Amino acid sequence: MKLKDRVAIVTGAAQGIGRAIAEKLDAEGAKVVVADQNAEGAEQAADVLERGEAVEVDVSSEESVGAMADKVVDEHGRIDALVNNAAIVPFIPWDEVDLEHWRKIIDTNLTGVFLCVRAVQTPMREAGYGRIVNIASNTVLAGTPNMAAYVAAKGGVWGFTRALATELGADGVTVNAVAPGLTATEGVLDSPHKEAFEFVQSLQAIPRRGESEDIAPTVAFLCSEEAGWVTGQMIAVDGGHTRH
Ligand code: NAD
Ligand code: 4PL
Repeated sequence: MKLKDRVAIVTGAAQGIGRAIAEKLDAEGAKVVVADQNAEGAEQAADVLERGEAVEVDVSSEESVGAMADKVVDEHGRIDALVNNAAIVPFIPWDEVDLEHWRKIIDTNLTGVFLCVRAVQTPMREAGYGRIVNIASNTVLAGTPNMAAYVAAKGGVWGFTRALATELGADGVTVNAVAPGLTATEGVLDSPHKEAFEFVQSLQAIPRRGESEDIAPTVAFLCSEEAGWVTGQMIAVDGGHTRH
């Protein structure tokens, strides 16, 4: 068990990749905070875990994120790992993106990461230990169409990951990104992205559909103590679709 007695927050964990990450961290022994704006979904996801608890949060709200971090520190005394997974996954041609859409995507997918890291950094630095894993996307490598604001936000997450790694390394906090490829989640299967599986599989080294369970083990490794010499990296977990 890689994460025995560790306290981990996974945002956007009510479904999809976040839920699979929460299940994997739980299986590795962590106490997992299933944090999502979908309170009911978070409760359901936390209920099936050995040591799960649900927290309702909107990662784009400073107040909401602050309350989440305070609650976890009050209850457990520390935060060992943060997985920034919550995001909106849109499908919209770039020239149909209006300013409102652009801001909503940046607020959730990029500013949300900033707010969550800022809320957990004090307990992590005081403990001299922390693991931050940001879920990016291989779209920043592939330049995938119909998600321009999303790709811009995820590119920001990639850059933020490297800069943060530099500033937090001396305090024992590692910061890495995991970049999944197209993955069969509730969000994707309920959107036009689902039409892309056949094409994307033809680009992968491993020609099958990516599942949430394919992403979680790499995240668990980066959340573990033994990954302490890995920081500032982005690992594409995409069946070999992109090879950077
Ligand atoms: P999903 O839409 O199935 O689930 C996203 C979850 O995030 C939902 O439970 C939703 O309620 C929550 N969420 C959204 N906005 C939130 C907010 N403001 N505050 C709190 N929670 C919020 O998504 P998914 O496909 O599982 O994607 C998970 C992560 O993986 C995202 O970061 C996404 O960008 C990334 N990703 C997904 C794919 C893919 O093909 N599915 C590929 C690459 C990267
Ligand atoms: C290759 O992050 O990485 C579609 C939807 N296709 O969200 C993604 C690819 C999508 C992706 C993604």
